[in-house]
Amino acid sequence: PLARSLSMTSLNGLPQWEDEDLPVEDLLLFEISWEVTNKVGGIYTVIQTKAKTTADEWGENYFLIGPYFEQNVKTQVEFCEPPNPAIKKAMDTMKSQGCQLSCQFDDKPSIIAHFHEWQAGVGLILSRSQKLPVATIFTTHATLLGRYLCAASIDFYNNLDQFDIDKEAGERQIYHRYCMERASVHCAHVFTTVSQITATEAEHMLKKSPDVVTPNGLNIKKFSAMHEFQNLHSMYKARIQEFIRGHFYGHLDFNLDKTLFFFIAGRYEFSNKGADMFLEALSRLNFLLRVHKTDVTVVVFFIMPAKTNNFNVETLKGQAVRKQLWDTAQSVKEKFGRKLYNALLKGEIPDLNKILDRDDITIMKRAIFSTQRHSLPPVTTHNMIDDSNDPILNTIRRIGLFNNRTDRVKVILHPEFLSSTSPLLPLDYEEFVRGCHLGVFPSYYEPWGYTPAECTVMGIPSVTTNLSGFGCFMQEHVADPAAYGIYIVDRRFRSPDESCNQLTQFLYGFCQQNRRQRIIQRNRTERLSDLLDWRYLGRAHGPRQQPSAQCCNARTRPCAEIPLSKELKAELLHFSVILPRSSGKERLNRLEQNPVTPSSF
Ligand code: G6P
Ligand code: 1S3
Repeated sequence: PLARSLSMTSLNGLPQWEDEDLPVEDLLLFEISWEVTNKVGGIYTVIQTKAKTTADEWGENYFLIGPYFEQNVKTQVEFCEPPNPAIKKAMDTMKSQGCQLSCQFDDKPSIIAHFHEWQAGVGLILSRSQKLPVATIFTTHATLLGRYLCAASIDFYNNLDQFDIDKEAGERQIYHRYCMERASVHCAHVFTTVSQITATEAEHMLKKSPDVVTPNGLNIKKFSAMHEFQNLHSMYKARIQEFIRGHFYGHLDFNLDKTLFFFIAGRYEFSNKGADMFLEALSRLNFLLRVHKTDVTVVVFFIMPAKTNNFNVETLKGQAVRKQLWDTAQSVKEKFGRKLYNALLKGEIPDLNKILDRDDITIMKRAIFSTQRHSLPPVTTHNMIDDSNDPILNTIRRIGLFNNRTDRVKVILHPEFLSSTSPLLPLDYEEFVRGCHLGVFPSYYEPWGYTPAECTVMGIPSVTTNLSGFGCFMQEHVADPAAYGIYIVDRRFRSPDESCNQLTQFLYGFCQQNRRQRIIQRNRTERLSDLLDWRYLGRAHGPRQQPSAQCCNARTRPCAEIPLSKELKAELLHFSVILPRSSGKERLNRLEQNPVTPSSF
């Protein structure tokens, strides 16, 4: 059947079969990445969430190839015999010859191989140099040089067309990797990337304009009941509150019902992911909440993996103390209940002053005594291997956000990905996000940015920037993203200090909302989720296949302005920011609109 067929005409330089329309049934699709079953960053999410949609379409003709890590294989892979005889033969050959493949097909060649990033690109370069009959696709999710230059706090977007890229790669000692990346790009029949901003970056850093921009999607779960995601928020928030009771034992002088949970998560790239700006904004927010005597407390989680020596004692003790208090309360309650029950059986109302005996009082006093602590609640949950050089901890030290009683903003660095089996915070990432109020991702370098997208589909508002692929995508497709709980910090046209103030304004405005406003906002955020579904974005990714802008604009209502009085603006001037870059001004926009002519490798 020819119902679903792919046209190969755009694959320059392929042999004689290039003009044919081949039915999908006769094609094999291989997707190759270092992050197949191996969570390093966002590519893992791309592959994992897209797998179902792709498998639905390609069935047993779809194969993922990734690195073999025992632990990952045990937890994520099911062993089976490949039904396709050619694949079986190839695999047998690989096994017998120590992972060398010789792959032959009797009839016409019909293989598409999709390589992600430079690590996998080696396979692409070899396929082409050995003239294998394979149609190749290369996707970059970031350029090596872009990531390195941005991480070095270089004013990247103002100088995109100015870099001597070979020299930069050499000086950063990534020349070999950069060559593999650039060769993969130029060898591929189709080169793609995940956003327009990265397409522009690729033109300058890799000297080739991507053939297609393929925005990243997600697997959207739809609940039969509309309010189900709100219930989930409540349920998982309660679990986070439980952790907070333990972590802040002895310092629980704030109202948990008026406590908001913010978080940032992702690969630990301090300035690329905007953790620097976030901390600076938190310091300003803390100041504003304190001077205005707000009764709201904000607890901020940093979920960014770093090298650690396991959980620290103080954090584990916090949860042990909480558990002990819970057990004490349960045993006293049990005794109290029994006495009350017996009294009622006798037709008496017990003397409530006597219902607790001295033992009960002693147990409770001991429990209260155990909550005394002489240190502040820790700002990190783990023993950090490089504690004294850790950029988040050093910034916390500099701005003095130490979880003091007077602080309205409390911080917790959790330098490990979350897991439902953790003895500390037993939630997986999705559950954690659902339980929070706001995700904050003020990235400087973010080719796409899954974290705010994940928040959106779970109905959790988030902050992103107009230097992230996701932020630009939302600006393009939704008339007023802020009205839907997508706050976009302007990091293109404003100075870092101005961007930081804008972020502070978003955070402060969010804290001023009441519960009803937050519930309404979550409903609106969740309505954007269709826009990010692989079911739309998975189809060739062309603009025609994406949901139209109107479908969102039609539902857009004007957004309430977040008030920031003159006085507050003046107060914010007390702060100084140590963020070196200047704003992107007009240059990036100009570069995006006037692509350079692609040169050859
Ligand atoms: C959900 C639940 C409500 C709950 C609310 C709390 O909407 O369905 O029952 O009151 O969350 O929202 P908040 O923003 O205060 O965590
Ligand atoms: C990259 O992962 P990262 O967090 O290192 O790829 C992701 C998937 O395309 C993308 O969302 C992210 O912006 C990139 O940075």
